[in-house]
Amino acid sequence: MTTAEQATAAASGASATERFHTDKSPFDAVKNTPTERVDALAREVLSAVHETIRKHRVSYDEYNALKAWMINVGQDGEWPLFLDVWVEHVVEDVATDHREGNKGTIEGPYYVPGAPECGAAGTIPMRDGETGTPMVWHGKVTSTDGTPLAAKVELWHADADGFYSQFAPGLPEWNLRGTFTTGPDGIFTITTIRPAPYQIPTDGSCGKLISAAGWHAWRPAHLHVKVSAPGHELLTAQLYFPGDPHNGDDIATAVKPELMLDPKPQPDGSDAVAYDFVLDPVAR
Ligand code: MBD
Ligand code: FE
Repeated sequence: MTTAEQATAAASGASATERFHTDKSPFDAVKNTPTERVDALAREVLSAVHETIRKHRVSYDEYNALKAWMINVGQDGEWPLFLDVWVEHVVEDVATDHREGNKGTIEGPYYVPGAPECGAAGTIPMRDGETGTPMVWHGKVTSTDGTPLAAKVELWHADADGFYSQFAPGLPEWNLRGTFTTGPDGIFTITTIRPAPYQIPTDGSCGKLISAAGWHAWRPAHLHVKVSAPGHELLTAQLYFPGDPHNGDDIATAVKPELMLDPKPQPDGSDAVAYDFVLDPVAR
């Protein structure tokens, strides 16, 4: 059986849910949130729901359909997918709007920490004969004042079939996931393959919403990165390719013009890409 035949929304959803539980203690991070803030946030979100119900005269059948759908999202493990596709982009905007350097974009559900170390110049782990146009990316990490930074660039992306390792069956554990560590000059050279446009799982509850609403499930082809350096804010970003049919209508609303790459075809059939990162110092 191929990966495509075995991959299901429930399987990738369950993996994403498990990963979130493993790596994050979301409740610890907000355990000192003042009562007034919880009250204000919960009340305003519920008011927005109530207003929508009144405005559209939502019926009991529709209310019960929502209830059933939300239960299914949980059973499929698709809350990480739902939230990251339809909510995270606004959280990200708010979190990074003060930055002078790169603002970045959403993380999405498929990051895994601890990908294999590939040095300052290296090739991301991939299978022999991995499908896709080879791509060599030259870049540099600096601080907002131009100082080069000894930095870590963690890169993860889908393969040519749109599958992420550890979230679809049949892929090597760290396929297309790597950690690149620069010297004090901040310079890195990454060899990988160009990913394909990506369709979020359509056979689960998020897919049901998408088809019931007449939307599409596509994200443009993208590379995910986390760039970090001591004393600097962590940058989480995605990079995109010009001409992708979904750059203008990403289901996850995560494309920004400054995140567009400019691949240059080389005589050997590969693409050369240049893209640098600027990190903001942590405010003191
Ligand atoms: C992805 O690969 C992704 O990047 C996002 C944001 C949501 C679902 C799948
Ligand atoms: Fe992605």
